[in-house]
Amino acid sequence: MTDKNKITIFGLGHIGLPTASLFADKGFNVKGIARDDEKLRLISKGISPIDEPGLSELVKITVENGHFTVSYDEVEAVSSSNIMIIIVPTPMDEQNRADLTAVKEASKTISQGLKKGDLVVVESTVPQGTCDNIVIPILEESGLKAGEDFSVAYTPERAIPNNTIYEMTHNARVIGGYDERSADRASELYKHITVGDVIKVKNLITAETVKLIENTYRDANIALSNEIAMICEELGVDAIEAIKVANYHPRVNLHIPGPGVGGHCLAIDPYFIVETAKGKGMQAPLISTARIINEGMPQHVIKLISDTLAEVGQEIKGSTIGLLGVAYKGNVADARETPAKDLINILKEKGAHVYATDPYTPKEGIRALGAEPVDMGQVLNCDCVVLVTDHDEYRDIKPEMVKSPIFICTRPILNPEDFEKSGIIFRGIGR
Ligand code: SAJ
Repeated sequence: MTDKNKITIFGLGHIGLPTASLFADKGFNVKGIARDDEKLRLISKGISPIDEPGLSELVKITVENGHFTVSYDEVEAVSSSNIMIIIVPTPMDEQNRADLTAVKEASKTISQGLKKGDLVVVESTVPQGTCDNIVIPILEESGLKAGEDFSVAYTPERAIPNNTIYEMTHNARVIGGYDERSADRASELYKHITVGDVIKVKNLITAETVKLIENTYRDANIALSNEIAMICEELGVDAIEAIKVANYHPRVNLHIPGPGVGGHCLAIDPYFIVETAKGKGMQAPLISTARIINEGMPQHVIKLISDTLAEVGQEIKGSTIGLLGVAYKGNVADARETPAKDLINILKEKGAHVYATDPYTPKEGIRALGAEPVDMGQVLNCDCVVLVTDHDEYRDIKPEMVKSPIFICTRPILNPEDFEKSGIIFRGIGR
């Protein structure tokens, strides 16, 4: 490792922080930039503000050995580095379009300290064409020319929350470069932190497309599964059994139906393809419909709740509803874009008293979603229990623990018959 290998990373979130500490752990001198002073303060003390297996140790070691520092002077950090990596958030705006403000700001800062020979890598998820049409023109405001004076590559982050470090160091890396040299330089760089294959694709836009395809495939697959599940409910067919058995076919891999698709990736990235398609005068109807189906799932759960309450002569108004889990998926604390949010809002609009528990999401997080945080015993005592998140802890729930007459299970992690035998009205998505 030469002294030339100094990296500045823009964004110290769920992907930026592990990336920064992995490079630092391999001996690179890494400077981290974030727009959150509290986060910078914690990291500078060697404390990870993000809960992710293995991350706390990595941050502690690399901060203590001096390879990972945080920087408050962004242009200085760029001027004293030769590799810049952009891993900032790209949220969605009100019109379902990518908000590229943070990517543009990072690019602008880099342009102010960019030097000949530097490598700029983008990892943030972006609509197709963003590197070519937005990032590079901003970088070239430096007076330097991409390809001639500096290199640009796009390599999407693809690690799954709760297994980020493992996946970052083992998954295949997809790399697209502005030119051959850019792709080669980025490939060499990422080989330091992954034992997985490093796959070079034709160009920047191909790599951007690969990322969007992956999450869009998963979203559309889940939408298909959700649609089949809702049809099966009407037919009295156990969709979970049917899907499981269909998946024995060697060319079928249907995902699991659920209360909706949350998180910061699947619920957003398909819109980036739709946005690009619209720019070309196309509609992308399949991708858009998948989003409509998945976004409609909380409403379907509400229907299950209201139909089941009606069976015991109750209605949502005035009932106590207890949610098991608010996180967007099992075994994580993250509640971004969680289907629990829509569920809570609709239930409250309809006049229910909504309580929730979650072994991972803190009480403030539950409160921020609009539900009253309580313990699991209290949730299981409500007029209606709704299992929203497939946390492992909930797989052990036994009928005798449930004091409520109704159990709505939106994830197929419990056996309906066990509950029905105990006289509990058990309904699930697709069953
Ligand atoms: N879900 C279902 N049914 C399933 C699988 C998931 O309803 O069969 C739901 C989950 O409950 C959750 C949502 O979908 O609400 C998304 O969960 P996820 O586990 O599919 O994915 P994420 O959002 O945690 O991470 C995804 C991953 N992408 C793919 O697997 C293609 C990850 O590898 C990416 O790095 C990440 O998006 C990202 O950052 O883009």
